Amino acid sequence: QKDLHYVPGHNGMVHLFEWKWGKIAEECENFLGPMGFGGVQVSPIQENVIIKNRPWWERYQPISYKWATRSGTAKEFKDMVRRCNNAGVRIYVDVVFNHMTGNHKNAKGTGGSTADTQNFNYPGVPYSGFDFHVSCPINNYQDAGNVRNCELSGLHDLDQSKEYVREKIVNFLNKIIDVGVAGYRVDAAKHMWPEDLKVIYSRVKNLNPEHNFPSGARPYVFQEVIDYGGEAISKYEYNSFGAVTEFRYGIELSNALNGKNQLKWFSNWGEAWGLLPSQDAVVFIDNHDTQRGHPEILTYKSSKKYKAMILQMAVAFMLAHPYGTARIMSSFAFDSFDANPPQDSIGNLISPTINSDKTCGNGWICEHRWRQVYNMVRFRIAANNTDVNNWWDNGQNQIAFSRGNAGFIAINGDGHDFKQHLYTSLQPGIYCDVISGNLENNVCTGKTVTVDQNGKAYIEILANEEDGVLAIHRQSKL
Ligand code: LAG
Ligand code: CA
Repeated sequence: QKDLHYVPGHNGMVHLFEWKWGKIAEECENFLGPMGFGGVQVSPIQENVIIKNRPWWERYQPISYKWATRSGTAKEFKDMVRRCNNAGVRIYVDVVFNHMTGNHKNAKGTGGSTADTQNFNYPGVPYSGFDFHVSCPINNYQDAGNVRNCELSGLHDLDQSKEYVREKIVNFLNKIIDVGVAGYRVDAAKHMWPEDLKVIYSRVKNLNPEHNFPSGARPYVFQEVIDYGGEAISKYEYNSFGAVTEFRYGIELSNALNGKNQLKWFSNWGEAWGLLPSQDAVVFIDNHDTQRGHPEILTYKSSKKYKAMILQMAVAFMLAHPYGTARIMSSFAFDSFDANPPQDSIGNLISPTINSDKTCGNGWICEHRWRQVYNMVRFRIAANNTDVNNWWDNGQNQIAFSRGNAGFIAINGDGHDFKQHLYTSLQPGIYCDVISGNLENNVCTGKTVTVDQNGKAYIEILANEEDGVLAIHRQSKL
């Protein structure tokens, strides 16, 4: 269950946080497919409780497994999956089955379901008190039983060891597989027992061959397990039967680009750093949680901090490096933790508009539409199945490496100019740097790099340039 089933020639997953199904379908056809993105992580599809002012986090409080949310209806979801698959882009659903809602008076759902939450009654599923763990708060991360059998922030905790609960979850997962999704993100996996999860995943159907999956293909499963070390529960309890979110990845890179470590140390980046085996790891710089509660993590807000956009540098490194399954966070702008996504006066989501330079409007950040990001997705595709070669560094924060003879990247994390003659391993010729510009109709709108007969080139990234990265690859040759 660790194969993403990306369509050949595609790579990179983008989390289109809080996007509507119809808009994701358009994005697959107009942008993600043509740019070669591999897949989309979509927001939860199951019905959630409606919370005053509509914070984004209401979607992590399920009230039934009906497909009815602010992102759209079942029909719209189904149509989106079909259209994205046709565009060569896979869909991965964020599934929430550790818990249902917290306590709410007169709980009402986005699909019309009601619940008596105080009495653990969810007629929309239906679940009753019998299906939940006895209520207790999670307050001791040194105790695996407390973390897995008690309530995460007061959210009523389902008992996945019960046959009836397993059956409801498996039915829900099977229905999303039927319509053609390629896999799912398991929310709060750390708060469930690995042996229960293993049983649940094993009962889920093979992928639907009508959507161009090979027969017998298993869904891609990636599990949300936050493990920074020092707790009772470890990521290694989960990676034998599915992939796992590797939270240390973003912290380490953020620290380095925030000046708390040096980039030269990343020459052996990967398992040697205590990260999961590459094929087991979903990697990302920020996600929808860390961009809200972790000031040390780079987010879109960090881009204004320095002249060089440091989030973009971290994402460029991630996409240039072969380690892990790369996921890009695509955000809406927010000022506070609870802030709702762009919405109208009656709570309907407002979708992004698309500007002529490909960026988004209406309060959406759309990091995946930044030139430095989508061009590095293309770099990752061009460099597929190659290793890191010819590592170079200046002993501090200027680094460079190539990927086989398919790509070459240089990063200037120091406050002074990067000026070096380096071996690129690319074929001789003139290349367009895809960070400072685009290659359009054989014209480069950014810097060019000349690779000589020996594969060497003069690489320059001045300290006062907007971008601290230079990247060229076999598809950016003039
Ligand atoms: C996750 N991964 O394991 C999600 O990535 C994360 O966004 C979810 O929390 C969490 N697990 C549970 O699915 C989010 C917010 C929480 C929010 C929760 C439920 O980060 O803050 O809790 O969704 O909506 C909220 C309030 C709490 C309150 C709770 C129950 O913030 O103060 O206790 O609801 O009413
Ligand atoms: Ca639990």
